[in-house]
Amino acid sequence: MGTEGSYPLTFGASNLFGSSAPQTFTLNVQAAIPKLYGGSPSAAAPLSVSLGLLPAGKHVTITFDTLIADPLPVGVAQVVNQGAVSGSGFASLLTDDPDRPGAADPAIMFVGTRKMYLPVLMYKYPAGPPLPDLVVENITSAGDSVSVTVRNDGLAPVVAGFWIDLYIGPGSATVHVNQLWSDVGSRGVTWGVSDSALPLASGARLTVTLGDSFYQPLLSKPGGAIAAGTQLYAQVDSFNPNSSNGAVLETHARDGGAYNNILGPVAAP
Ligand SMILES: [Ca+2]
Ligand SMILES: [Ca+2]
Repeated sequence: MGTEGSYPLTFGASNLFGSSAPQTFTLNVQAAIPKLYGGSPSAAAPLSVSLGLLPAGKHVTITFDTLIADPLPVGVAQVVNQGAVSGSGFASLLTDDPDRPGAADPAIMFVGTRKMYLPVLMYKYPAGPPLPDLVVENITSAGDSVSVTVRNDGLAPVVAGFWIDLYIGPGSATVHVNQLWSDVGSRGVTWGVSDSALPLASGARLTVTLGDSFYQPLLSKPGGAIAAGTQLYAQVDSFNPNSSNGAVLETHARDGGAYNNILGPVAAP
C-alpha cells in the first residue's frame, strides 16, 4: 500500500488591515520534510505564490495539490505545512487552516496511513472467552511534560497494538473511539503502543510519556507548557478506521457494557 499521491493542502489568508488600501501579498510555502525513524529527509524547492491585490477584509483560500514523492514512514499519517504571507509594511504572518479551530494553524492533511502502523486484527470470538479491558488510570502533567497511565482490567492479556490519544484543552469532550484529539481540538498527543509493551497482562499498567518510544511526534501537537486548569482527556485504544471496537476487542464491546476507555476532564495542576 503506497502513500505516494496527490493530496490537497489548504491555506487561508485574510487582509485584516481595516480600511487601508488594498495591498499586494505573497504566500511563501516551504516544502514539508518528512523525517522519522532516521529516514532521510528530502524536500522540493519552496514555493512563492503572488496573491495579487487583496482589498481590505477580503479572504483568499489557496489549495495546493501536494505530491508525496516517496512512501511515508510507517506510522506517519498526516502532512503538515504552513505558509507565511508577506507584504510591504508588516511582518510576515502565518497562514491558517480554515478547517481547524484557531487563527494560525498549520494546514494538516490526513493521508490515511495511520492504520498501517498497527496490524488490523479480525476477531470472531463467540461470547465467552476472557477478553482484555483497557482503561485510563490517570493523566499527569507538569509544565510541558505529560504522561498517561493505562491499565488492563480484563482477564486476558492485550496482545494487539493500540493507540492512546491525549486531548489538551479540547473544544468539546471526546466520547467515542475514532474521535481523535485533532477532531475536537488543536492540541494533543498520540502514542502508538506496539510490540515492546505487549502482551499487557491482566492487571498490568503502562505509562506513556511525551518523547518516549511510543510517542508519535508527527501525530502530535502538544503546544508547549500546559497551563494550570487546562482540561485534559485521554482515550486508550482510540483508533481503528475499520472498527468501532478500536484495535483491541474488549469485554464491554462484546458484551454490551459501557465504554470505559476515556478519562476526563482532569484539570492540569
Ligand atoms: Ca475498556
Ligand atoms: Ca477497544
